[in-house]
Amino acid sequence: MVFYKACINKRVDMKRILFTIFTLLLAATSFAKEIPLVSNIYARENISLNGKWNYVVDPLENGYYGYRLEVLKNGFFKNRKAQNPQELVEYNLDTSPIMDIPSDWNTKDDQLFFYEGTVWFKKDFEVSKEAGKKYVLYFGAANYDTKVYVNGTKVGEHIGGYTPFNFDVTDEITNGNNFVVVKVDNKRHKDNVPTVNMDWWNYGGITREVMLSVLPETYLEDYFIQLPKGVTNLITGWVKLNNPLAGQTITIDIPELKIKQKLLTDTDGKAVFEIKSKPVLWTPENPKLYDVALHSENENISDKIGFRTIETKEKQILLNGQHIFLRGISIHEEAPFYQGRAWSKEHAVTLLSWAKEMGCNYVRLAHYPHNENMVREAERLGLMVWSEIPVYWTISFDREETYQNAQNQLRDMIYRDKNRAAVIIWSIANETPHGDARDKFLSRLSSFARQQDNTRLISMAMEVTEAPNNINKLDDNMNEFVDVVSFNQYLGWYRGTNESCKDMKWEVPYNKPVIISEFGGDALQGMHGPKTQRWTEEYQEELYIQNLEMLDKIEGLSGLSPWILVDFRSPRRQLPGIQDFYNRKGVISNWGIKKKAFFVMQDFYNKKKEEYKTK
Ligand code: GCB
Repeated sequence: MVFYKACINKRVDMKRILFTIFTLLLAATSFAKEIPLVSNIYARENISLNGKWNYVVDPLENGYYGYRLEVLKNGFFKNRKAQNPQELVEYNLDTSPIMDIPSDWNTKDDQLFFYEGTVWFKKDFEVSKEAGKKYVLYFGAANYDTKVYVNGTKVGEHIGGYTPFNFDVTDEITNGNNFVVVKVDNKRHKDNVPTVNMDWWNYGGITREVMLSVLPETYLEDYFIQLPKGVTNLITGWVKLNNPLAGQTITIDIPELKIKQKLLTDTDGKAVFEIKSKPVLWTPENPKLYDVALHSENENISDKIGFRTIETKEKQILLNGQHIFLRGISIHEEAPFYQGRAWSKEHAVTLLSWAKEMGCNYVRLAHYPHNENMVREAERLGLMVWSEIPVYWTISFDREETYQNAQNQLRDMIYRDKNRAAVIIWSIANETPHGDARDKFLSRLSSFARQQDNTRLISMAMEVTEAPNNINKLDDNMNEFVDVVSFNQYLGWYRGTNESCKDMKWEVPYNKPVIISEFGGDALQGMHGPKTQRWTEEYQEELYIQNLEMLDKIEGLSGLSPWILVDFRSPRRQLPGIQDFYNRKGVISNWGIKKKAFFVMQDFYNKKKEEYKTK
């Protein structure tokens, strides 16, 4: 009662009180807190936790379960040390081998090349803990099921191998020495996304950067600063604080556009804005990015943001209102030359420079969200991006849990990259089998994607596997839910011959642009022979020549992303002497040597570039 009166008397904002009570309650519970992602993490004050981590391989998970399979209260995450010579402790994280993080364990330790299971990681770090600061532990990604412990206390768990996650660890961090233990498990499961069956390496580990972000109590949690769909003279969006505090001032500053606007937050801690402006538009030819600064009462952060519009009109894709052709290539997130999981800026620059050299203005980042460096470097270099989630082949479409998992991955992909002008297409599936459960799943996912971001295009890679009377029909009913009809087709490799391309007809019964999201065939770089001999560079070259001639005739053809830029590791590819666990459909070998097909594409794209200059 006294408290209530005090509220009335002092006109204390009830929302603020409720929020404080809620925060206190949260702090009281020992189990912490996966919190909404801190947007643009690189712009914050971070303590990098990259580098040397100890690791323990634990195939039976006895660091987690006891011999009756009960979850241990004192598992490896306690990082215990024997206190006297008599005490039995059967592990020692400090003296265990060391691995560089980020990385995949498969290519770091020969014994783990095919390993799928649990590995424990541990890192010590120091913090000068400051009062009034929030400490957020951020992981760019870890594959697949990750449990995180700080100083022996569990701070959270994350499912999914390719999206970022973070935990509020303010209560667990102490001034001085700390340790973090991470249990990463990459066992495949039927109901996961992806499922048990896929054509890429299931790299395990803490595969992207780890950092401890030191933030003010109230920080700029997230923002969206873009042009509305189809409009080029209005910058719109919102900025949001992590706390629902009304009346906080946020300034948005874009010096080059002479924009400096003060915003006030509403009771959700959010400020919505609309600013008249005519920015130079981002294009692949001129990938203009503006320095954008955001100042709150406690924090200053900056970003580089490009402005562009992306739309479709009947069978055309329009970038800033201009009819464009997507001169693309598909890319897996594999580091060039050593072929482990890629994560760094250098990896991104090498891969994307090859795409640029081929004449690309577009890349399909397959089959899962790639690391943030890939997307940011693509944007800087002038490459449009197709970004996708691993709803791949036959996942458990009938399970709600699987749907939620896919939706979470989609949400987090969009959340992280929604300010990247380069990203023009969110893709939600690849080569899924027809059926009611799938249809329900994908249509639901498509409307979720539109709710999250209505400024970009939605697609899914369909497939064409047969052609009665040589007619290839693109009539997958899921095309109702996309802006761009995309399909993978493998004439000359999985069906038909290279020659058969000449006789094929294509029908797309939708008034929408068409992208060939995959075509291609394998060649072992350096293997030569007649163009009818599989695995030779000449066969692959001929496949490209015949396919391009055929595909270019498809009405509404708006882009291509052949499969694939570089040979990549896949456990499905066992042919000795040729595949040796590589999918050889790269137009560049895993050693970085270009195959003949690379030049066929380069030639085709040079011509397309000229053709579209005059449109
Ligand atoms: C496909 C898949 C891709 C495979 C490729 C292949 O259709 O989408 O993930 O790697 O074919 O090489 O078979």
